[in-house]
Amino acid sequence: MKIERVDLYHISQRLVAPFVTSFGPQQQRDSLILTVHGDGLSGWGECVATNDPGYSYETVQTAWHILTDFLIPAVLGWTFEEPWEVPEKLSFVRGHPLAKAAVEQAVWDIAARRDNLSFAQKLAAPYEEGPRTRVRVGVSIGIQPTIADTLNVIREKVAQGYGRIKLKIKPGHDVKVAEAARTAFPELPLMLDANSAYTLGDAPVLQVMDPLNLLMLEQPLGYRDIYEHSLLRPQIQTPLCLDESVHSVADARFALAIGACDIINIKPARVGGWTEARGIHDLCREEGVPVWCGGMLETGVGRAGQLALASLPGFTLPGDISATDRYYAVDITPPFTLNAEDSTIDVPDGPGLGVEVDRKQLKRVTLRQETFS
Ligand code: OSB
Ligand code: MG
Repeated sequence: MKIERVDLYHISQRLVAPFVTSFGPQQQRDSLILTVHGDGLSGWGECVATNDPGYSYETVQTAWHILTDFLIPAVLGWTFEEPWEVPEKLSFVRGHPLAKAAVEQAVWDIAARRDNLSFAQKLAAPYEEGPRTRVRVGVSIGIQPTIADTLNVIREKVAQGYGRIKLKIKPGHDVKVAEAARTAFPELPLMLDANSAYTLGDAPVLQVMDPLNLLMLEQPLGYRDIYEHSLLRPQIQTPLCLDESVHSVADARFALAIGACDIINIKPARVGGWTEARGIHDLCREEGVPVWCGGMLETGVGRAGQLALASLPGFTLPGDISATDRYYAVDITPPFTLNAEDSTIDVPDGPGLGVEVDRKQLKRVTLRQETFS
């Protein structure tokens, strides 16, 4: 297939509630949406970079720059057979995985549509077992003003049917919140995400949470501290999960080789796309390490891509793939809804991403748009 045209949209949507992590609050969610066109078909991708370089060094502005000045010109007029050719095609740009993943997602979508396969079917082609038709999900709860507020939000999410709760923590907002949640919900599958807010010296604080029977503690230490995670791991009983530190199959291999984690959160954007994400999944599966699909407050476009990834056989833990209404009152795609009876979301089974973008709504939330042909 040949990529004949690319459209890029900078959109801005208001979250139904502010999302607060250890690196700060977020209420207005800007993202980039990208469409590739060729052979009479279109494919959609989402760039999940945010306005601030808190989670990643990339922002909406750096992604716009890297996409419009380098990545889009590189794929315009390009003829490819399969989406797994994208990483090599874009390898002349160092880093910037969130920008690259948007291109790769759109190419997976258009190629799956060409093959009359769902994204999940195309991704799952190498495995004996087909893709799951529904995936288990949980919900990630940002830092709330008080412990009482946290318990109220948990109560609300549990009532909606979420079977796994993740709480964001930061120094000074950790042990008491986790203990209160565990006391109020003794059986609840509960986990914590620190987004790199601690250092190895904080191990005593993290040890206090050993008896809380937590599913896992996600990324307590620095973005670049895989080695230090390997030093922390034997000091705590809570299973350790890496998010921010793993950017590639090579990082994952290193982390597993030195015993830095028990679990990996795979976000396709963080690792530059679905090909690399699938590679990490394959490695972890060989090593018997469970993985789950993380989230970045995606629109329905990104959400469809997460569901496809999480349908692969090694994704044995619930992902951060919540129902649309938890983020946006009105989204740019029809809503994804939670199956409350088993805390799952259905994997789209139509061709490609299996969701249609509502162009009127897309237009309403677009701040700027550019077309490349
Ligand atoms: O660390 O997983 C994270 C959101 C933005 C940036 C980083 C993270 C998150 C989440 C939200 O935890 C997950 C979601 O619901 O999309
Ligand atoms: Mg995380």
